[in-house]
Amino acid sequence: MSLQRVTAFAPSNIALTKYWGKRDHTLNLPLASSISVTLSELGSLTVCAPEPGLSHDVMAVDDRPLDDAGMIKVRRVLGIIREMAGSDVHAGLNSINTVPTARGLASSASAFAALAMAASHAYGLDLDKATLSRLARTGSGSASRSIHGGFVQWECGQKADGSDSEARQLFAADHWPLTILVAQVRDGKKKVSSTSGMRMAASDSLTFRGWIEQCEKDVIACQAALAAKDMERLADVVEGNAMAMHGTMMASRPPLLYWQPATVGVIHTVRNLRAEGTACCFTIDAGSSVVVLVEPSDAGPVAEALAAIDGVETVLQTRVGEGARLVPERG
Ligand code: 2P0
Repeated sequence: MSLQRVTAFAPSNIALTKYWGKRDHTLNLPLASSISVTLSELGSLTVCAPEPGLSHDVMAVDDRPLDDAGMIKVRRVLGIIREMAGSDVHAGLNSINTVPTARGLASSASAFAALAMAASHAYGLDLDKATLSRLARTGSGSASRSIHGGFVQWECGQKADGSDSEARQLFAADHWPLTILVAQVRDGKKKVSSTSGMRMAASDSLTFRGWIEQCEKDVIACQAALAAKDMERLADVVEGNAMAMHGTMMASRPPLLYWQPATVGVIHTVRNLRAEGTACCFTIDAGSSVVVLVEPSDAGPVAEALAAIDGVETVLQTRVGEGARLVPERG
């Protein structure tokens, strides 16, 4: 077994049909399949260095020690890797996010996809993408999708051990080279994590059962809209799915409301632009920021319209990107 220092980059992803509800909270097994688009340069750069002298795993994220809840997830992923590699050596890890943490953008998705890729190679494993996707999923559900580039589907699977719950690529990044705008809405760090929000929705939301049934229909409709590169149809399913997810959040007890006034401002702006003929649509994750998909030729005016909304702090611009990959070590 060869141990070596390895660096990997994994991109963030934005769900077009959402993962919101688990059938297993330890293995991160979802109740419904979901579809995402992989972002280009927003993500996590992670170094993993197994060190025989270490008594336990240590990890820093953005130059700060990772908190206990995060370390439990990291050790879960590393534990699986060590078992596969037949090693009992601990590791030092360092991760830098190029995506703002805990602002409604999925930093945990890129973080655990980068961790799975860097650590598996650091322990001498060369895993296929399906296995990497399942491994990343055990850290954070949405990380299963960041292994792949382009447009990606995470199959919920049926098995109790999660061996059939993994992501696969539907279409490569160049199938539909959309521009992706992230309208960041001012509200500081979000207060309820996705992990605990999902628990609340499943146990206490009045609309949860209908939501899960709708997700399976939306996955099929989303596949068709992507295949046809049809923005009107994509808007129907993507906006409908995001609104329905936030509906289950709002119908949780206690109610969960991630939106700020500017969130609603962006929703209306995107709908008005589309009514006037601009091909674009929005989605919202577990936060107040809004992601807008738009044809590149219209991206400039749409970004300007979003930036003009009171309460929108910045508008990031990116595009559909490739999946997780190794980064050559310098020197
Ligand atoms: C998604 N989200 O599909 C949905 C939409 C948030 C809203 O996946 O508990 O951080 O680590 O499996 O992956 C965020 O949830 O949750 C998420 P865990 P995760 O992108």
